[in-house]
Amino acid sequence: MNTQTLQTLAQQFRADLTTVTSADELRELEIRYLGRKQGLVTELLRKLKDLSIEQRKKIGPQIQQLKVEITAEIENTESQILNFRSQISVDVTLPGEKIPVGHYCPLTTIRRQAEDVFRSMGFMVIDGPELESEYYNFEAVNIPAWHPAREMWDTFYVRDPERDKEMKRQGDEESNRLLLRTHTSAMQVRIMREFPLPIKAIVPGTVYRNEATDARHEKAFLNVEGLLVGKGISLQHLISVNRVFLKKVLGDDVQVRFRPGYFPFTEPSLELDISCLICKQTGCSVCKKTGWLEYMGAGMVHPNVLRAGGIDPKKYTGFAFGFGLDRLVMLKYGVDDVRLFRSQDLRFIQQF
Ligand code: FA5
Repeated sequence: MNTQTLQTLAQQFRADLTTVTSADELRELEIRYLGRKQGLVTELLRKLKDLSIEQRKKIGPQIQQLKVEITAEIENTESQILNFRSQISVDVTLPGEKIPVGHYCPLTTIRRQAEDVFRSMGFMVIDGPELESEYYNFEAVNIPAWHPAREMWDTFYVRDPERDKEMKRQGDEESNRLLLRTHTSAMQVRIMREFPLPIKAIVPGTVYRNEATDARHEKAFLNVEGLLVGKGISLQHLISVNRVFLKKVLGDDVQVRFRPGYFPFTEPSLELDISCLICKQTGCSVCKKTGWLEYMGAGMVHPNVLRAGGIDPKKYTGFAFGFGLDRLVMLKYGVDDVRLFRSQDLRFIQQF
């Protein structure tokens, strides 16, 4: 032990002191240097007895001096900390800072509500690909390449050169082209092939149409497909399920009407209209002044579709329906233009 040892210890203390950020850390530092049992300065004082008298006389006062300095610096830092604390007193009763949070788009809110209502009636909720093959979107649901209905459901085709080459090699150039699905009916045959009977499923998801837009028509919108296949299923089941659903979502005031329709994948087919809740049936641009809004296509699953799904149409029957979720949300909230939903306009979305 010599003067150099003391200088090194003093330097080390000052370096340690600069890292102190709280009263607790300062207390730890004090114990490390001045603690009665193992403090670094205390140790030096304890070792004095092993030195000769001359050395003791020389180094003893230096250690005492170091102890005084360290004590003073610790006290000084402590008062600085206390002073700082008194300056930054916090009023915990003040209201917190408001952090803006987002919320669901009404399409998502009602889609989830629709899923819950159908789940409560025993339907499973299934997802499907938006990029679909021509086969599942059209052929599997009884719309072969020559069928005029293809024009009604025109969409956007996707070119994939590698896939096209492979199809050409297999002599299949048409039926497996990729497209953006025009309806969630594209999932009907996939579901029939995958799940055992009886089948009770809904498929919510985005569909695409290559058509002009207006207050009721968008290029992309949400469709909800419903499919129930089993023994003895009739149109009566289709009507009851949808009445229950619409009352739950739109309330008791809603009026519905069924009228005959045509879809290649159902026979017989019908369409369901809802009374226009936007103008209360007095006539507006959404209902084209008719008081009714076309909301859903439906019918009994065509035997050809059941066969494509591997189901014997002599033993089983089923109903299917597909409704536009955007139209449902329009009616629920009185939105008078379907294009607003995907307009990215915050002034619109913040109203919900
Ligand atoms: C179909 O898409 C059939 N797949 C429905 C179906 C399923 C019939 C199962 C029979 C059995 P449609 O093209 O009519 O049908 O569309 C269904 C619903 O989607 C319409 O009733 C309407 O509510 C909504 N819809 C149709 N086109 C648009 C569009 N461009 N923009 C917004 N909603 C639309």
